[in-house]
Amino acid sequence: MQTPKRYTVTAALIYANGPIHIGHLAGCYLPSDIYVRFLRAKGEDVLFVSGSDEHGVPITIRAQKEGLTPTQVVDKYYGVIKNAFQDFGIEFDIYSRTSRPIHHQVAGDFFKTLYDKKIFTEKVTEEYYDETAKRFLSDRLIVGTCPNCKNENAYGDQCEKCGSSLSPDELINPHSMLSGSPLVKKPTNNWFLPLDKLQPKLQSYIDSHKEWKANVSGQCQSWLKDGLRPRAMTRDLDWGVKVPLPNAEGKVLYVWFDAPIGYITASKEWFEQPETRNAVSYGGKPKSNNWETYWKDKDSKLVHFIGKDNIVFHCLIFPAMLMVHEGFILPESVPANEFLNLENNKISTSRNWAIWLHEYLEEMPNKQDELRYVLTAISPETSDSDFTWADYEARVNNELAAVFSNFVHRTMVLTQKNFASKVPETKQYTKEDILVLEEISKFPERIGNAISNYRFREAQMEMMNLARVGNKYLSDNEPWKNPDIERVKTILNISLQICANLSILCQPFLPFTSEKLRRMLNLGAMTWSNAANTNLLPAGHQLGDPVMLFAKVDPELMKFQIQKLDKIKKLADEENAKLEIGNQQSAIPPQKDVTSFDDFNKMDIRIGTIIAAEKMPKSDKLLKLTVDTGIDQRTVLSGIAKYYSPENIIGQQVTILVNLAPRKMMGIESNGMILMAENDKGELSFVLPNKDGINNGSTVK
Ligand code: B3M
Ligand code: ZN
Repeated sequence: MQTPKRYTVTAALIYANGPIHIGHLAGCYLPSDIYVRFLRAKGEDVLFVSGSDEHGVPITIRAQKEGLTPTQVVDKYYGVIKNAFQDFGIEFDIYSRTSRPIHHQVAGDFFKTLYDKKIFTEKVTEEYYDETAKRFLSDRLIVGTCPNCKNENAYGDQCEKCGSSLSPDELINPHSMLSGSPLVKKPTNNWFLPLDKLQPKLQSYIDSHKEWKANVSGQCQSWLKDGLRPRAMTRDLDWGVKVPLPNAEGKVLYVWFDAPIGYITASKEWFEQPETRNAVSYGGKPKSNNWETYWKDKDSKLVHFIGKDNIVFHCLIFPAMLMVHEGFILPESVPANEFLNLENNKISTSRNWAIWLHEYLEEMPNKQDELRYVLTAISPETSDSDFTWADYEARVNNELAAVFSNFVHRTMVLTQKNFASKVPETKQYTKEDILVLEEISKFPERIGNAISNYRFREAQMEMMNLARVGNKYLSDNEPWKNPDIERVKTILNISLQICANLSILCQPFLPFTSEKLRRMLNLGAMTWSNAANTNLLPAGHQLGDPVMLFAKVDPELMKFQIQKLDKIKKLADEENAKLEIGNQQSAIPPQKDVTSFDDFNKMDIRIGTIIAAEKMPKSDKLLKLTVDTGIDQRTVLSGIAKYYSPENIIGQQVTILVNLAPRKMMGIESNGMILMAENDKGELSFVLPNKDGINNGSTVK
């Protein structure tokens, strides 16, 4: 793309179903904020939108867990999340919500447009239904035992214990999370987006973005290689945006259909409902007159910041929606990050393995920039990365405190002491001075280039390198020892200019520090290009009082944080151990109540042979068997279809209860029951004599 005229920047609409942690910040909110702060500092026209995703199963699950309604859940967490972003200086132009009427309107209209253009195919499929709760169940709302690790709380799409991805059919004893009832399948109609037909267009779209990050392109190409399949854009649920069609009672838009449209809604909202705007502290507001310019003008650059689990939705499905709708620009870049781990373990909300932003702020008040700095330094840009408190401590102490803060503080204190906090004047530069000044002037471009190419780690490192240049210059020149007052003036003047440049260049990364530093330097609002100027502070300019920008981390606080995580780990281990024991115990069912010999004797159990077998139509469990019992040949229905195929069991000896009352299943009468052994995995096996010559009709007692 040619140099864009303006930028439309989005950060993922996070589910409003819980507070946020460092993984979220590192994943997309910090990078997007840095990017936008840089653009605003350059004076670019940019609209930065985000908000909370308030539909989808994650919300209803949370509601179920907390005993609240979905509305209560999203109302509760919208505020918590919005405040956390604000506290950490993430400056969206607007932080919207997908539950707002304007979004229901925009998303509904978008759907209707595609419907009217006959984009969708309407299809009837069999979906899981909970007859007690009287509703269809998404995979997430189905629980059962994981066939791989025996975790009894595996979901229909995934087992969180062993990480395997599952389908509800693979679960042992699948049932509804809502009511505990077993599942039934019911036919239902939904509207599908024909991604298969759009594949060639999507392929050339992805191919035209060779510059995308390898982790992003890689995922897209792999989806394309597998072949895209039509995907339902509607669901049988009551929580979400209602499908705007007359015959769609009880149906809502698929959450991944409505959520990305939320970016469009938020943009529209900023223009049409100004009361929803956020205040932005640094740089300008969007400059264009209407939301359409940001979404429809080909000179607008659309950039989505997301985490890696959202790649397919932003790189293939949303672009597909925009393509078929027509009139919209497509995402120009999707700089998705990989995941951040915590102390070598996956961050997990359910296990409380996380550093929650609101807790961090309570325990370490006013230390937002420390966390921003560390998270950017270890940003999972190309692969997963790991947050540790030891690394946090080292970076704050050795970089922010020992270099950045120390340099600024020494410069300010020396100027205060020697020149009453007035910028001293320079008469003459040495060769070394000139070299340093030349070097300084290169930083804005260097840092800017890295940011423009989404290399935030590198950009921040370059910013810190500028502080290093200053720190070294000051230490090498030792103005505190130098008797030549003219020389001292020059050294401090140059050091102060570096402080001024730093205040501009650190702004995207360390906004709170930048603000403090600008106040200390008594410096007005600056643009990015000002930072190339090495004479921002004229001689005689009055400075403020020195304040310490960063202190070393209190070792007691570090101890506290590490102990806190240790405790969480211990608790989780104990929970796991309990679960293990529970699973083992429940795997072997307890003995049943005592029965009398007479009762037992009532049962007539024989040895027989299967002489014919076929699958029961419309059942994935039952086989229809013909068994020679020695007494007769009879029909028996047996729920063994998962473990035995008909062709393999003809001629198979079996043990059969012959005097069980006849039972009609799916229109066929079953006479007797084949006895099966069942292990703790739910696997079935015939129970057989282990000697030849036990013929059909032999009794079992
Ligand atoms: N709500 C997933 C998440 O919160 C999803 C993102 C939507 S972005 C349009 O991680
Ligand atoms: Zn498992």
